[in-house]
Amino acid sequence: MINSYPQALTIAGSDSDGSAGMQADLHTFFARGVYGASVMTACVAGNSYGIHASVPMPTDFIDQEFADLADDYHIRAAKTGMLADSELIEDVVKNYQAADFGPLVVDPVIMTKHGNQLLEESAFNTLRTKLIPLATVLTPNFYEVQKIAEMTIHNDDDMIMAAKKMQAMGAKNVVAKGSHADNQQTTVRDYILLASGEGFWLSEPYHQTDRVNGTGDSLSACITAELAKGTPMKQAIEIAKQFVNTAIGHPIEVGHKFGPINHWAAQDRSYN
Ligand code: PXL
Repeated sequence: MINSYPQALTIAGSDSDGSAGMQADLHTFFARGVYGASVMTACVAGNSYGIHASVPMPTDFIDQEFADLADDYHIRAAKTGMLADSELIEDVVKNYQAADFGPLVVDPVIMTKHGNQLLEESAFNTLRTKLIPLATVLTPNFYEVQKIAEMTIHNDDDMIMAAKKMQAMGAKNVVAKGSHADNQQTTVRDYILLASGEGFWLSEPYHQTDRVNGTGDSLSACITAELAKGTPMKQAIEIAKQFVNTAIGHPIEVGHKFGPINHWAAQDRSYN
């Protein structure tokens, strides 16, 4: 039957080394058995040492990408990644609202693991007021939580307060990722706030490795893939946490520095 196979969409930047951005999302969709389509918002040149050039796509090109997918495919869940500036955020919001692409996972990509800024500071407010209200799930990392909620996180109570603040901005569910700042830590703890108001912590083993590029992209992509298949929200988040943790825990040797995670770890560990 036409379009019966689950299809997910990433609205993101292309990362030339394949470790993050759209490529990490598509790897994840594939690994989770979901067909992956993409709307490219920007094109990034980089490798495991860092990002060296970046070009935003013209908005009329992005409009055409959305229109072509809406005309033909049945996208059941979508996610956003790098959106670069206010103009791109507003264009993506306009297109997503006109389309019928299912739940939206917003990964508010601000900064890379190398410390390159991927969203202009002047766009933070557009993110808060235009995109976050559309988010079925918002997946900020520790740095992004503090930028979006405009507060410094010192303890668990701060994290819970920040998650509530982001839900008040319109995000239905929030996955607020914990700090990785301490090399001695044995676990990573994320705070999850569901649309029902239920809040809980999810803990995973901490792996000391440089093979961590694209972890946030892959987490949000895995949630998207699960939502496209109809997995309930809490389970989708738990599956995604475990998927990324397994991928970090079984590194592949690609690149010299901050290399990619192993999206295939859960299926086939023969390369480890
Ligand atoms: O992982 C964040 C990210 C998102 N999108 C693009 C990237 C990166 C990090 O390198 O290049 C396009």
